[in-house]
Amino acid sequence: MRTVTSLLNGRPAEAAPVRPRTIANPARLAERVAEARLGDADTFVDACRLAKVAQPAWATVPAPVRGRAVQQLGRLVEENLETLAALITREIGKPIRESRGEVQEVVDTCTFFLGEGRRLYGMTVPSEMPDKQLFTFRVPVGTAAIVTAGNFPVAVPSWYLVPALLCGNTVVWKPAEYTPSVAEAFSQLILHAGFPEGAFQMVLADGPSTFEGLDRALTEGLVDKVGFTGSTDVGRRIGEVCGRHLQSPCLELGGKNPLVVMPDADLDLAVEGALFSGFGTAGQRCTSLGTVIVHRDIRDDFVARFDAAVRGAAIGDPTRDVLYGPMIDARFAERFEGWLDLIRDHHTVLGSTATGRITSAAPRDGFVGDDPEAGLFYHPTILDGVVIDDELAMTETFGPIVGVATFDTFDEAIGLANAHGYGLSSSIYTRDPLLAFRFRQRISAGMVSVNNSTSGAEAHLPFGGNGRSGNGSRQSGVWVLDQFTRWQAMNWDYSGRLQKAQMDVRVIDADLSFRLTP
Ligand code: UN1
Repeated sequence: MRTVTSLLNGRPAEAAPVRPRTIANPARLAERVAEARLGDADTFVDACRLAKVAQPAWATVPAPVRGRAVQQLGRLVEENLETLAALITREIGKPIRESRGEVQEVVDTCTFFLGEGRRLYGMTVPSEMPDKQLFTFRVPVGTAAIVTAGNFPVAVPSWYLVPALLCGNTVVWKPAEYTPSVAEAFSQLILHAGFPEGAFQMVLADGPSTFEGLDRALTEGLVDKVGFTGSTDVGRRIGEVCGRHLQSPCLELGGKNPLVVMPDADLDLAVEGALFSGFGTAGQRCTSLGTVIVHRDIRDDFVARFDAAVRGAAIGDPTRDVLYGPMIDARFAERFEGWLDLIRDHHTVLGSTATGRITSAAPRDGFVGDDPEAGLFYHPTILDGVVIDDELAMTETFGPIVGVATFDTFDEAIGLANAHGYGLSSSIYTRDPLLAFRFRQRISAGMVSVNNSTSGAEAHLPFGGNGRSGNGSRQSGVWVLDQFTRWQAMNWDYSGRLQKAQMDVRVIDADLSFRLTP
């Protein structure tokens, strides 16, 4: 069992008051993975102060050289891929193939941003006056505080940390307190990649301490940008506190992601997509499928095939080839049980031999592994007969549950797909390009898949949502650069005169009374 503490300037923050928390392997609760020694609000503020002090020097390092540190981080992560992936599987029960994919996403992110160090382009812009030139520069924001969830314990953090560092910011990372060993391992890779002391700080703390620390750090002027991935409710509170300091955080919040199946869809493909979208990672992605919205003409056929696919899916030991393993943490399991209470009499329950936790009294046919009760394993649940007035249709349910609703007209499908007010990811299955583009135009989501899963975005497209899913910020690719830099405009007049904009501009005389002879 590892003991993990906050890392301030690369060293364990032993002096800070700590509260221990034991982390169990969710696939085998008897196995203890780590003891997290949680810091408090002071630890958070101290980390921000250290990062703030280190920032100006890091910003003077040329961006291509900062890119070299990012490149080395990518190499280190690649060299340690198997170890890190195994740790993710052990600490949060993610199937090993997905864990490898997650680590690969970190490598991809580094590969993208190492090159961005040699771009980070500004513009040369023509002036309205002679002998004068205009320019734009990207300047780092300062110190970024990054607070992330544990369902993607390295990939999602890397979407913030890597571009933030590349752009010349320093960072304080607050990972989920239930993924301390993965956080510590990833932190060690960052600390060995060549970033200077102080550029990266890692704080382990619970939610209330983090919030208090963040509030104080913002008040003291120690934090210039906040990045947060997590629930809509917490995102709102972070948005409020940042707003008081005239800051706009980068918020990546929940989703109730729809998957629309049109009558012309390839049904087998749609079923495969719904299976992975809904139940991959045990439905614990912010991009996981919420409701399948299927046309009446094909609904019976679709539901029968979807039910068969989910019943036959391999669920169990995440070190083996399974669709999903356990819930990532006891807290997630408890919340999921609460959402099962949203099942109503008009819903038909499909997808497994029971609902709720997989136990010897409520077994799952074909469970992969010896003893389901040793871990936090849950039956997959399909709820057919979902209607727009159901609480379930409006609520993000972070777990292995998918609703099925039926529609007659395209307008109705769009209504169902947007009604909840989230707008993260979405998908349509159709062979008709007209419908695909109409869907893109009318769906509220920031991300649209055509004939593909709602989850599994590639690492270099803009990631983010609208409405209850976020405040419009985008991560990944070149788009995230706007989160971690500010534009600075420069003008340089080398005419030797004071040329006044708008007033000293050469006038173009035109004969506007001129008309063509008909
Ligand atoms: C998340 O659940 O917060 O697009 C992120 C996806 C993954 C990332 C999910 N690449 O499903």
